[in-house]
Amino acid sequence: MTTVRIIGAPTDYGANRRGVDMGPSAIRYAGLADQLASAGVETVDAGDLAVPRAEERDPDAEAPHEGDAKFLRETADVCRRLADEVSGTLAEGSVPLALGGDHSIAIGSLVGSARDAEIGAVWFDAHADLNTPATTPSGNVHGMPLAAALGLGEFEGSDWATAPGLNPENVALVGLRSVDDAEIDVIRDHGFAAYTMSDIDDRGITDVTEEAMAEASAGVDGVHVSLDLDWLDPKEAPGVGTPVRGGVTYREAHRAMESVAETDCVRSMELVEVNPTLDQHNETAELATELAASAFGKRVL
Ligand code: 6HN
Ligand code: MN
Ligand code: MN
Ligand code: MN
Repeated sequence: MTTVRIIGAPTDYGANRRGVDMGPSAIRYAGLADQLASAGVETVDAGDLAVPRAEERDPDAEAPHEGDAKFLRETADVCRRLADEVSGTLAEGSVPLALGGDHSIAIGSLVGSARDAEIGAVWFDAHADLNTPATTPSGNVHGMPLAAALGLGEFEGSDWATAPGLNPENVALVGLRSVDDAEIDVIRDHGFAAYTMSDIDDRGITDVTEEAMAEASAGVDGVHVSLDLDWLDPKEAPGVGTPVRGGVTYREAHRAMESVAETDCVRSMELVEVNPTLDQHNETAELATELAASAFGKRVL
């Protein structure tokens, strides 16, 4: 039986909105453990990493890198500890499920998941999260985690952010609809497998997800699944800080996660960007729990 170990990372350092630090509580309260039980997996809850409040910090205090990136030092601290939790979870034979928090925590998930393995990553997100401190339009690190883990730009050679075991040829992005110009260049230059909402319109979610999972899993030990709830249409998932219209539907999201489960190569996963202060009746958190269950094998019949 698969054991999923839940690790909360209640950060909002990387986002432009407060409140996303309450994500782990909201997701647990929405019934994550019961949902995962109904998927037939055992769960262990490791609790939350200790994360000091942003109000106690200076967003511009000396950061590990030059450039425009808010709370980079704090993000580095959280991600180092999350990476240790993730790699420790894998070492004991369990599957880590990190709960954000904003998407900057993915740096820690990827570094930890890739510590003793070659991995791929599938990024279910409206955004590409491929900015660097030099290209960011916002200064928010939640727009940078994939670039960081790949060691791009100012992140090159970074001891805390770069995941050498993450293979660029095994990166796939699904559901893109808000991509900055510099990110488009990065996608083209590196040849990442990138699927926009139009690709999903044309080909259907099952075909696109199966291809993305195949790209991500070819020749590696496993795949990290990063699920940003703003991947969904804001009508389905209103509780996110950077909503973009025209996202996947409730059904498409479930079907995609079922395809994720079918490939049987998920090494680690995270649910990020749930912001209870922007949500309606905790429905975005609830949706996150349902989608996690589908990704871990829950079926109707
Ligand atoms: N997210 N590309 C924009 C930026 O500020 O870099 C938006 C990032 C959204 C981040 O998906 O977690
Ligand atoms: Mn996003
Ligand atoms: Mn490699
Ligand atoms: Mn994201």
